[in-house]
Amino acid sequence: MGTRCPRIGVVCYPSPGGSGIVATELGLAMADRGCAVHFISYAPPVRLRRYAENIQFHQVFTDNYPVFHHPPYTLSLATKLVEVVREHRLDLVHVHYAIPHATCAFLAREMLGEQRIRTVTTLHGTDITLVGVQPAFHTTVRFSIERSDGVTAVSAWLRDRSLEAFELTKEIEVIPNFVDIERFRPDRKPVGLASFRQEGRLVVMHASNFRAVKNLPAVIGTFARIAEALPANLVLVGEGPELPATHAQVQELGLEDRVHFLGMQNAIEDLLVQSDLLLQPSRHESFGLTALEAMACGVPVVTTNQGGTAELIEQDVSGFLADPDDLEGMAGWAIRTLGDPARRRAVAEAARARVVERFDRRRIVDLYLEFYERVLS
Ligand code: GMT
Repeated sequence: MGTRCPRIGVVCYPSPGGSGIVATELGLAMADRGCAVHFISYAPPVRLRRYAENIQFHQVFTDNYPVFHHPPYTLSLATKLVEVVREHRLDLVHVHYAIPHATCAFLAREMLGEQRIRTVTTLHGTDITLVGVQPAFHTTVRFSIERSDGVTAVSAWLRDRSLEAFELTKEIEVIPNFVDIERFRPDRKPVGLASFRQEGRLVVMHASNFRAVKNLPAVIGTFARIAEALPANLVLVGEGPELPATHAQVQELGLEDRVHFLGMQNAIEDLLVQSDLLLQPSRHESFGLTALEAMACGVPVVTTNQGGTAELIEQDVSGFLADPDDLEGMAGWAIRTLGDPARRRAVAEAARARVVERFDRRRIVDLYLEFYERVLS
């Protein structure tokens, strides 16, 4: 197989976070183009929902021993990478999320010696902004990024933050996230959620991993303001450390009959398409994949103005960007948009058009293939 379609190892987190989703969707798209794709992680990625002959999954097992405080996953992953590269003669290993994956790829490439593979690291966000910059990781993360054969970032904002935070000399290519516009589409048939629409109620949605960066207090606080003005339910998708505090806030505000917790859900496209508004007031987002998926479904999005979201949404045209503490501003925009069908339609159409024009999977997969080609040549 020529460089147009290399044999690729994809390393990612299997959990429902954005980096694992992008890695999986990209791997699946590469497989559709005829590339042999080998996913390598500690569990099958959540979005790996279909079988194809040229896709394989290799599980990393980590042995523990009483002297270890934590199982040494980094070493087990590097070892697995060497095995898979040797057995399947991979050309390239693409790791998503720098920690510890970029370091594992570096180790594997060193161990493989003569059988030279190329490594690509995609920076997703918190691997730089929240975790990578911590003193306990900074030096190793910097080294591992510098030693990758190719580095990409999901937004220009993240590229700039990474160059600055790590004083990198490495060039970073910006390749934005993408969505399958056939699967995430406004006319997708609705399934479930009908009960939340009873008595003409609107459905406001939030979907995340319920970490502090997702700013759950602002989700509930903004929804409370919306619910004072309009009949609406809030549907919360996902789970994470902030879940108990979110339950407590909902109770304190007496919103139990308006707020519905769905837990982790895989078929996010079925849920997003049935919502009237997505609320993602994160402290920052390097990109905002859920916002992109909602926009593809023609759902108006209210999200943070901190990070790379302005590369996705044109203010007040295809969505709304706000300071994450500006609950009044977010609620005001949501009420104006939800309360005016013509305005809501205009935002929905602008959002869908923006995604089709810039973030269509086919276009972005081409960019990755061209990037692989450059790295391999
Ligand atoms: O947002 C998270 O906590 C998950 C995290 C991840 O790595 O899974 O998401 C990051 O990567 C996504 C995919 O590229 C981006 O869309 C998210 O904006 C980014 N999260 C943050 O920057 C907080």
